[in-house]
Amino acid sequence: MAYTKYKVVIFGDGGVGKTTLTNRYLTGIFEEKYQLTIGMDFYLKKLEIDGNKISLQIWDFAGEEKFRFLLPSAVLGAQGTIFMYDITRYSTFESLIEWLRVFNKANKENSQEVSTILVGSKFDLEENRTVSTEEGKNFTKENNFLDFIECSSKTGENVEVVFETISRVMIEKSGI
Ligand SMILES: Nc1nc2c(ncn2[C@@H]2O[C@H](COP(=O)(O)OP(=O)(O)OP(=O)(O)O)[C@@H](O)[C@H]2O)c(=O)[nH]1
Ligand SMILES: [Mg+2]
Repeated sequence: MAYTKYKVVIFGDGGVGKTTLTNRYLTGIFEEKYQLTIGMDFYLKKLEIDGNKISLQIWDFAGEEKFRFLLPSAVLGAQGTIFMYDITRYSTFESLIEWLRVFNKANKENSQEVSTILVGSKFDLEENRTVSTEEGKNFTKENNFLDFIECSSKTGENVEVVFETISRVMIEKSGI
């Protein structure tokens, strides 16, 4: 059976941990030092989910504002998005509204339906938490996101769950 291609884009403020999450998922390594993403990076992962073979294209989009003009090209053809914030920095949670706005604007030209989940990062830093789990859950409901996961790229907790969940919801929507 051939692999079905799915494209997922990760959005969220600079430093929330998009690149670290992707690397942890693909290599198992946690990168401690912060190296900001220029524009965007692109990765491929083949996986099998509930008997479906899929080839997952992961687009890791830069958080820094000056790259925002690239967003329409990142969104083009995407079936899934992961919106991410850092549970220890409230401002990254508040920024989700702006991320949603620019995403929705860019997505108007996209003919496909896009499945979105919310991810709260840095779950290992519980003692520094400023965004409650409840707030994450509420945001998910209010914006009709399909799921909400808190994860840690440091401990690895829920890292695979994030990519399995987004894959699953994209598969469900595509109806294969
Ligand atoms: N403790 C902890 N630190 C993390 C976690 N995930 C990421 N970090 C740290 O957060 C910093 C920023 O991570 P990045 O993955 O580079 O952030 P980014 O979202 O890709 O940022 P931009 O590329 O600027 O958009 C790095 O120093 C990471 O080590 C986590 O789960 N726990
Ligand atoms: Mg990055």
